[in-house]
Amino acid sequence: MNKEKTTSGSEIHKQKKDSIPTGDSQRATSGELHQMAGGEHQTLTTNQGVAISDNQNSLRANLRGPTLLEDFILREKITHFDHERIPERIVHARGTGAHGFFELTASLKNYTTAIILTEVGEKTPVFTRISTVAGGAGSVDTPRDVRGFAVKFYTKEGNWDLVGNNIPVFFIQDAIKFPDLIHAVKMEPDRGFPQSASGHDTFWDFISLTPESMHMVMWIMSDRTLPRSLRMIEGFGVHSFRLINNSGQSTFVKFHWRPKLGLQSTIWDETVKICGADQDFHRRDMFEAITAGNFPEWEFAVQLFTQEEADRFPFDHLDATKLIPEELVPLKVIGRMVLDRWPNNFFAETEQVAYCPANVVPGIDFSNDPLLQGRLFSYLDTQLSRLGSSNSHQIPINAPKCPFSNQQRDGHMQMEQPTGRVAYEPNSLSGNSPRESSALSFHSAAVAEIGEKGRIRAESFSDHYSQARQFYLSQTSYEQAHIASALVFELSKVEHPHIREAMVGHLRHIDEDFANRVATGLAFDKIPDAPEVAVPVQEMKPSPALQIIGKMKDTLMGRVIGILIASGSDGAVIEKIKKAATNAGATVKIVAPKVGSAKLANGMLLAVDGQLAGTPSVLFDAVAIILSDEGAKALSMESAAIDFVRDAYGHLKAIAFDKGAQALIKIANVTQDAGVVDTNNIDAFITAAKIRQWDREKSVRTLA
Ligand code: HDD
Repeated sequence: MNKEKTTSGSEIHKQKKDSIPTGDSQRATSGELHQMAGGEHQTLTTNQGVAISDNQNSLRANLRGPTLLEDFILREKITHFDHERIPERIVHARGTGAHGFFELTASLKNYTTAIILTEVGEKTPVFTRISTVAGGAGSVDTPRDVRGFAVKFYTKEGNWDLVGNNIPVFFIQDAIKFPDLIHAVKMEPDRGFPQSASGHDTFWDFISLTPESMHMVMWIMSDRTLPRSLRMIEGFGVHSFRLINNSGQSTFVKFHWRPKLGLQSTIWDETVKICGADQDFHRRDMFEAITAGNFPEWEFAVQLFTQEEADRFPFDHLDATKLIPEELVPLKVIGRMVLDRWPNNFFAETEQVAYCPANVVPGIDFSNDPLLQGRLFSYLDTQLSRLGSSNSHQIPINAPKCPFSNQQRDGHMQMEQPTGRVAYEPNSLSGNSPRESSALSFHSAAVAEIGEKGRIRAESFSDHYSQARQFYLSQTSYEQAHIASALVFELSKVEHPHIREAMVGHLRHIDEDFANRVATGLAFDKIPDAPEVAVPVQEMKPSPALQIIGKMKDTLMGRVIGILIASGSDGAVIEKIKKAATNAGATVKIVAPKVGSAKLANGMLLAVDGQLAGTPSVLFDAVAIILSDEGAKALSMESAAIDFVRDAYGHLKAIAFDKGAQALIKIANVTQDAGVVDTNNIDAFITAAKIRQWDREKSVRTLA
């Protein structure tokens, strides 16, 4: 005891200057750090505003003694920390958000009174969150999964939330099935895996017993669920909504987002490897694009149709498993959205933002889609447990930017201080308290509803295969092969043979050849029986608008080209490729065995963006390999370098190489084709870099 006292008394004070972590010494250290960071600093305080002298040491009874309960600074800090997490979203937990604006370019004033859809040139602030569905908040960015596409428009008439997906249809027709669908796709309850993957028994069991999901299955097995970038996905409001005009007339509407950069996806093997190379691939891409001023942009388009037109569709537009082909009701582009500001704080904005399909503004109304009707309830309800208060609309990211006022009071975390004695309406005691007003307010469409109530479903909801077939037949042969192979992959993960068989049975109604391809991929010796159908499958005209390849843009905008170099590489060639790629809109990154810089043949140092082992070619859209003979020789022994080339080839990317790099190209088993280009022909490389070399695929993998 005495000994310790002596130490703490005199010796420690001597040591302090040599940076023993006591309060005083740390203050000196942190002071220096602050100076290094530059600038004046506020005093660190408790949440009560009391200045803190030492943020490194808790209050102790003596030098090596117990910590005192009295230490309110420690208790406050730890207590706050213990409660930092809020429940993550039950679905769409992993998301990336950004601020921006919506600008109307064509008025819908004949159809709606909503100012946001009638005042051309008006810029409305938005907050957009794009998410995966199945994984938790800390899961990876690139599983095979639907992407949520939620936009909050802070309009002059209140918040309008368009809470959609990157796929225009959904798995189920009625909201009552949603908890089952989600329980089936999420990790299995007894084992706690898989995290964010649909390739497991419970998901396919549910799907195989839910024929209405077959159209959506075609979409999720397509490369739409493997986006290259969140900036390169489409968005859909999915359901039919209504627009209501000045005369109270209503028109049905479907909402679409179309990316300025065009559609672009990865391929399965590539996406699996991206997942290992960069779990935050999509979030990082969005962050880097916005902070570099390359603002993601989408066109906003509508499909408008009347009840009479809807009555003639060969499907029911109230059924969320159906889409309206663009060829049947063309898209009318009416605006654009630009995301131009990264949030200040991830938690405060991206995590706390609360979307709700029931948030509409005057002039917009709901349809009777039973999936939408259930959603109208679910979102506000989920916010109560997620954000913990009926006042979550007061959180800045959720609050309308127009005035809002009513007689709702109190509740957890009330931030407002309403004055006066009146908290009800109508009242005669307050001259200026808020009153209802008919003009400019929200009115529901005046729709007559007749019929008997019951747990029933319209006959028009019973065709589950026609649009699935239309989707499949609308794809290019490359995309069809990817869909069939995705099914083989997913069903190969399923342990129960009867589930695999049931699934292939469904596929027979979509296309016999397709079912056979999947059956062969699963090594079936005979094709399973198809289930009975409620109504015959209809033959629908193929819709090329359903392809990804058809919607890719001939551009390098938003794309990244990786140049693999080593000591002794030719600086002039590197420069030429860099210039051509950046002129075409691409970003260029230099990869080398060591980060920092590499010494080129001319003795100059070139800054390196990524170290080879941590920067595989899956992170790029096309690659160039520029090496000296010695560089190629050294890299020929590096599996990361061989994989760099081999993967770029296997993922159907353009590869440029100079003379020195030939040795590495050879070791990686690359065969010459239109996408493998000598650096003497940089134009050919730039052209090839804009597309995937689809024809190469049959020589690099066996597809179903
Ligand atoms: Fe949902 C979140 C999209 C059907 C219940 N949904 C959520 C998000 C998106 C969608 C993008 C994330 C919003 C964000 O970024 O915070 N959901 C859809 C689409 C659907 C759909 C396009 C079908 C067309 N959802 C759906 C049904 C129900 C829900 C049928 C329930 C009956 N969805 C929820 C939820 C979530 C949610 C549980 C979780 C977190 C949240 O709401 O705020 O209420």
